[in-house]
Amino acid sequence: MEMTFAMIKPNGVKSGLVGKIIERYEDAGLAVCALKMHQMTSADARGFYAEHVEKPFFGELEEYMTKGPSVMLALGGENAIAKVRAINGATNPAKAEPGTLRYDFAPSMTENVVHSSDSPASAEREIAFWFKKEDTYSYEGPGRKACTVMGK
Ligand code: FUP
Repeated sequence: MEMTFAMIKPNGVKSGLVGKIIERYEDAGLAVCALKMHQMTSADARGFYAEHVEKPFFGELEEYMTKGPSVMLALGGENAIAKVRAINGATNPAKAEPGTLRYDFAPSMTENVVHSSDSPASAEREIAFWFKKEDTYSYEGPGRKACTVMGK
């Protein structure tokens, strides 16, 4: 079992896609292990996207990510990292496969609706960035759903 971090970005929230997006993750056999809504500050954006702060697109990314609330999720299950990235689709929606969230809902590379961790190390860092241990839950449901406690 594996944990990953996923985020429904501000345009996903504003477009009323929170339920639809979480449904896709749950329908893939994943469990919601932690969940919160939070509007990023500039400091949050600089910390969470530390690897991108020096990139030319960071200003636009920061503006977008701070202009409305996002939904932060810790998800658990078999191959959670790869499953969520497959459901989300390519970072650039122009390259996303039909049926992925970004193909269906993302208007641009910046406003690409969702985020998820790309490795076990980034999942651990990203879950701990947004959640304390006591805010993540360990449980197992019918089928393959399973969560383990992670967080700061
Ligand atoms: P992802 O792993 O899919 O979240 O993508 P990255 O970590 O590479 O990028 C994070 C965010 O930066 C993307 F969701 C959108 C933005 N970005 C751009 O706007 N332009 C780029 O060239 C790369 C990323």
